[in-house]
Amino acid sequence: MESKNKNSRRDFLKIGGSAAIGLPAMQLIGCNNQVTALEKKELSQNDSIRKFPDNFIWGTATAAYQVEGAVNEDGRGVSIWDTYSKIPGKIKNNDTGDVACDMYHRYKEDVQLMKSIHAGAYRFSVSWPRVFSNATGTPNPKGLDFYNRLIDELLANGITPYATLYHWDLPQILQDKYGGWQSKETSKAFAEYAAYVTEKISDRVKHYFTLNEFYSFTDLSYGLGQLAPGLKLPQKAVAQVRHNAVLAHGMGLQAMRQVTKSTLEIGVAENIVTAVPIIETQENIEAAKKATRELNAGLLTVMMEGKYTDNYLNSLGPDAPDFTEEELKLIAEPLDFVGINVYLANKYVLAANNETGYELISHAKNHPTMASPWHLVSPECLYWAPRLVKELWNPKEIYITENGCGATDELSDEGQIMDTDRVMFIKNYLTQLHRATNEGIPVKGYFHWSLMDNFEWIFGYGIRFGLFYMDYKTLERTPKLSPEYFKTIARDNILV
Ligand code: GBH
Repeated sequence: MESKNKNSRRDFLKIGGSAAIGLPAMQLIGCNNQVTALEKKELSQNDSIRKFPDNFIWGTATAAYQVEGAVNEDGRGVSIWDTYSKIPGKIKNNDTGDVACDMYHRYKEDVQLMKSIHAGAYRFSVSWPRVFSNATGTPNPKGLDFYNRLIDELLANGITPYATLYHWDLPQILQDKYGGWQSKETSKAFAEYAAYVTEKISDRVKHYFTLNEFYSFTDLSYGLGQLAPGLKLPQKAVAQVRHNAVLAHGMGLQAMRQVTKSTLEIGVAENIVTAVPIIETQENIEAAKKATRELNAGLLTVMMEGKYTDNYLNSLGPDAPDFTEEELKLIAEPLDFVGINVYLANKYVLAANNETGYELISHAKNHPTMASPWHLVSPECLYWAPRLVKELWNPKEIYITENGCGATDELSDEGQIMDTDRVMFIKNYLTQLHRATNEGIPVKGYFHWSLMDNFEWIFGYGIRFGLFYMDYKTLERTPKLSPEYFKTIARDNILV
C-alpha cells in the first residue's frame, strides 16, 4: 500500500516499464504502476474538490480506418474510404489509410501504451468490410479474428473493451448496389452485421456503440460532399439518408439484443450539436435546451423521443423522409446509455422573443480555434452537453465517447513533444466536465480522442489528435507531454 502511494505521488519522472515497449528513455511515462486511487483520508481539500465520481472510466478512443492499415490483408473487403481516399485531391497530400498506424500488426504495443497511462477502457471500432468481405452473407473469420486477438490482449491487461460497430467505413459494395445509406437495404445489412459481431464477442465485450457521429456520415457525406462517398444530394435524399441511419441504429439494437443472452450495455456515439447559453441566466439556459432539441431533431432527438419534431418536419415540407410509425418505435428503442462526442459549442444561444424561443449567435471572427479550423475553443460544451442531455431525455448514464484536439505537434531536437496546447485543452475541458459530475449529472466515463495520431479523414496525417506521437515513416510511437497529464488524472481520478 505504502509503496503504491509513493509511486503515484512522487515518481512520475521514473521510467518504469517503458523500455519494454521500446519507448525513448526521455519519456515521462511510468508503466505498469498499479492503479492507486488515494484513500479519502489522504486527499487534500483541493483534491477532494476536484475528485471525479468513484469508478469513473478513463479511456482512449480510435476508429478502424484511422489506425489499422492492412487494408488488403486477410480477406478484408473494400470500404468507401478506401475508394474515396484514392481519388486525387480529396484528402490533404493525397494521404490514405492504407498503412495508417499499422495497428493491425502493432496492437500489442498499443495496448501497452494504454496501460502506461492508466487508461482503464478502450473504445475501438470494428471494420465492417473486414468481418464481411461482401458486407453480408458469408462472414470472413480471419477478419473477426483480429478483434478477438485485440479484445483478449486488452482483457489480459485489465483494460475494458468498448466496441463501436460503425465508424464510417461502409462496405463499398453497399454503396455500389444500393447507394449506401440512401437505401433501407443498408440499414438491414447493418443489423445483420451488428448482430453477427455481437454474437461472437459478447462473451467478452459488454459495452457497445451502434454507430458513430450520424451527422458526419449522413449530411457531410451525402449532402455537403466533404466526407466519403462525397455526394451532394438534394435535401429530400439527405433527409432520407439520416432516417435510414437512425433506422440502422434501431434495427441494429434490436438484432443485437436478440442474439445474446448475457446482459449488454448498448448505446450510441453521437456528435450532438451542442447549444451553449453564452450568458448563463435561467432564460438563456431554457433557450439552449430548446435549441439543443431542435438542432438534433433528425438524429439524436428522434432516437431519444421516437418522433420528429414539428419544426423539423415543417421545415422539410415535401422533402421529409419516408417513414412509418413502426420504424419510429424501433429507432427509439431504449438505450442503456447515451454516448456523446463533444468537441465544441457548435452554437452559442440567447433567449429570444420569437417562435422558437432562442436565437443562435455566430462566433466572433477571432474566436480562438485549435489546429483544426472547425475546432472553436469552448470548454463549457463539456458541461452543457451532458447537462442538457440529462434535462431533455434523462438517460441512466452518459459517456463522453470522444473529446480531444488536433495540433501540429513537432518533435524537438531532443525528441520531445511538449504539447502545451493539448494539456491546456484537456485541463479546461475537464474542469467543465467535473462541474457536471459534481452536480450529479450521470457521466460514467470519458474517452480521449485519440490514443495516438492517426488518419484524420480529409485532413490526412497533417493534424495530430494523439496523446502519442506517430512517426509515419518508422511507425514509432512516442509519448507527448499530454499522456503524462492524462495518466495523472486517470490514476488518481482527480483533476490536477
Ligand atoms: C470526430 O469528429 C470523429 O469521430 C473522429 O473520427 C475524428 O478523428 C475526430 O472527431 C477529430 O476530428 O470539414 O471542416 O467542415 C468530430 C466532429 C465532424 C469535426 C466533421 C469535423 C468536419 C469539419 N467532426 N467536421 S469541416
